[in-house]
Amino acid sequence: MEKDNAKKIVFSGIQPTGSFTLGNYIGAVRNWPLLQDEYNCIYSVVDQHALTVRQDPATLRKRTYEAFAMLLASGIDPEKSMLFVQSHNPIHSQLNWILACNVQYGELTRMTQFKDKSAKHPENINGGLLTYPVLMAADILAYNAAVVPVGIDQKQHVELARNIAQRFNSVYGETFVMPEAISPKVGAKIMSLQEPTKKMSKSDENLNATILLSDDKDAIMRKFKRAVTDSDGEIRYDVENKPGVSNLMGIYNVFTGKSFEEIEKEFQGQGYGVLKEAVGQAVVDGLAPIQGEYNRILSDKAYLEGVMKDGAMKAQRYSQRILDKVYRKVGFVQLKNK
Ligand code: AQP
Repeated sequence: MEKDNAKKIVFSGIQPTGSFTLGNYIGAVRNWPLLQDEYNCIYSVVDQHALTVRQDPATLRKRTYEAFAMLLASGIDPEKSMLFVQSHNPIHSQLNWILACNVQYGELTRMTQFKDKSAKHPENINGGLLTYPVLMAADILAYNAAVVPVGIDQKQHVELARNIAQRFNSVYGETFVMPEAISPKVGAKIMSLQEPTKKMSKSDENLNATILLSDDKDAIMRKFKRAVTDSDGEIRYDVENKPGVSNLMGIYNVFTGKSFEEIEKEFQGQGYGVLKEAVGQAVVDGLAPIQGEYNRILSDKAYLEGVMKDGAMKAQRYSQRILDKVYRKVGFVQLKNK
């Protein structure tokens, strides 16, 4: 990324906790390449965040390559954007400590994701699960990012990053830019195909609930066919009363560009089976080019590692200046020519 000072900085990350879901794609990843010309974009595979839930080391390593390849296949251009793996830039962890000293325990225990994940993994409520949003604040503030494209579920964490930045600035003087979360108008929360009041999640144990970007045509069509809808038989966009049908319509809208009105007209008088088939086909067609590109990139490990190395170098260089400023502000002794 050639830094253009007039452009705002965008930062976003994704965990290598599994194959990306259609939710990750629509709510986040799909939008990232679209910002590359208007902003200075910085994107990361946030492997350190993944450790908040127990990971098998070999699987984590494999998934990190896969996640990186998927971001490239989705259209992130390493010539335009910085793309790197979080653990390859130690500055995130260094800034994390400073920010951790500027956040309150009560603020962290109030986070919805902490409550959800503690309930889901009662055997492993580790310190990282609680302090995850501080590391996420460090991810964002290490680059003074102004814009953070995320799905709705992550908005609360960006809000906390703002509060931490504001607090730091008021204690130590103007240092951080206030980050702002942005989410797509449609698809900021893609729901589970089996429980449409719950978000679609990588780690859902019900395999029919989640479309994975690595799913083949048959799997995608089968999962949509089994999607839970309702019993009134009418194809109408109404999130509150018809969450399953509305979720399908949202996905169809994203892949075809048709408005909800147009979709209602298209399927007027038809059964849910027809809608499910059409949504499945639209997703299959939409994902096919990405999947082809993904397989090609993933098979070229030398290329992947080259891009990772280059991205890590750029990310370190960029964030070092911000960390130096923070260290100066908090009163750490700075040695010349270190
Ligand atoms: N269902 C979703 N709809 C829209 N956006 C979503 N995102 C996640 N799920 C949906 C967005 O994807 C980005 C990356 O997410 P993440 O890797 O940080 O993990 P997550 O939010 O915890 O996603 P998962 O799939 O639910 O992972 P697990 O199961 O490992 O916890 C974020 O911008 C997120 O908003």
